[in-house]
Amino acid sequence: MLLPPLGLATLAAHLRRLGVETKVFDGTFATFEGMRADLRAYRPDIVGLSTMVGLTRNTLRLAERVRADLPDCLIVAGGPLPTVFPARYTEHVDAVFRGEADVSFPRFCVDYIARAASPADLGELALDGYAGLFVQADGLHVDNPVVHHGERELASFPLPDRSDFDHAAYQREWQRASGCKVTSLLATLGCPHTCDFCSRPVFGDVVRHRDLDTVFAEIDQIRGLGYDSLWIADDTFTLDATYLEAFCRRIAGLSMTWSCLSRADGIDLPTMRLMKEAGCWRVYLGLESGSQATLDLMRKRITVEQGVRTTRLYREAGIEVAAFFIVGYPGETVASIEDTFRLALALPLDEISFNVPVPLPGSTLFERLGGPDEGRDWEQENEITFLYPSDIDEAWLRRRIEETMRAFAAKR
Ligand code: B12
Repeated sequence: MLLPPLGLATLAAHLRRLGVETKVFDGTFATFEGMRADLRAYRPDIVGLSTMVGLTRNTLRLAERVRADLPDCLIVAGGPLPTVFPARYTEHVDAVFRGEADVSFPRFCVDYIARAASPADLGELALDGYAGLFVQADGLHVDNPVVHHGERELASFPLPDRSDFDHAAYQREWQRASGCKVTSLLATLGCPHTCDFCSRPVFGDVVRHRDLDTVFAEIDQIRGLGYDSLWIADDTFTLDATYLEAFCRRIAGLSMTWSCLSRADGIDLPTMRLMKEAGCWRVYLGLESGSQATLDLMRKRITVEQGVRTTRLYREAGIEVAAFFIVGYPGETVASIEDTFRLALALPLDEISFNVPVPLPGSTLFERLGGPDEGRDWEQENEITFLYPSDIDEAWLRRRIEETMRAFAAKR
């Protein structure tokens, strides 16, 4: 899924609103050396690196190059992984912003630039005034609490500024892969569920709805950039039926298709029909397992039957269903994994995917199992490789996944 990084677009909008000259360097289509040359030419006072699981190695490599090329530049990291492991980054960068940095990071930049400071002067700023700031340097130890911005505050925020992205390149890729031009949008923040494997580092469990006027102003902006389809990136977009229905009524008639994540509970057929009429063509359901015992281990708080029923209802409403499954959960058996393969083949699904559990920093699974070793560092994206000792034979699991995927393809 190629999507312009929304976190950077969000911060760019806030920075520009405060008058800070800002440029977003999107790594999606860049080469390492190209990015390095661009940064050298631009000569920024502050470089902010946005990073998450899977990007650590590249982030640290880039930080190292920036340090070498621009020794007076302050290097800051933020995003999901630095939020959970700030100290890992402060070995390589000057400061980390944890959590929602919309207000605190831009204010920090204004103050830093106003003092014409250099990284060595960091201690001269009133560092305890910036939410989520984490600094660990000679004599400096700052670890400020994170914030979750309230709904009224969110409504006053500028729209993400997508002007620095290469939209033609994104749209070309999407057009080729799916026939439409898709980009992401975030309408609600946070998730109230407590699934064992999930990490909600930035938005946490405080659910907030963005004001729909703002969301639709953003949709206008997105349409103006030539996109015709949205991937709604919310953790639980279908959680609140009233908000969802209001969204559907407003997007209907805009000739915009969309897809989103949903859950196996809390949604009924009339709402699904409304979603369909409003352009929703596909939902992604974390069905996770065909075994109730495994769902309980995952603290998923759904039943297998709810998953079956919701899949059927979405299909009845004319919406495609893609399902995610996790196989080889700590504590599960070969028999329960087979239940999952059986369920995936029995349901009227349009797409399936199987993953082994990855102990994501910030999840209770991670706390229980401990982190994968540093050398591997979650680089095994989308591979069937256990990052911790498991009784399940990887070669067997890989074979069974391949067989199930083949059987699924043959059935369609
Ligand atoms: C969209 C998305 C993707 C897109 C990313 C596209 C892109 N270019 O952005 C795609 C589909 C590619 C993707 C892939 C993956 N993702 Co993802 N993704 C998301 C999702 C749904 C939304 C992200 C988003 O747009 N947020 C909106 C913006 C506004 O928020 P933000 O980026 O966090 O930015 C804010 C702060 O973090 C901070 N900030 C961010 N950057 C910076 C930089 C600086 C300098 C500062 C100061 C602050 C700062 O300020 C911003 C404003 O408040 C999140 C879930 C979520 N709710 O966040 C998961 C999430 C980030 N992904 C996650 C994971 C695990 C993955 C994968 C590993 C999944 C997989 N197995 O394949 C891969 C990894 C890909 C890779 N890194 O190579 C996890 C990360 C967990 C963690 N602890 O890091 C999350 C939290 C979902 C989850 N619970 O599992 N993902």
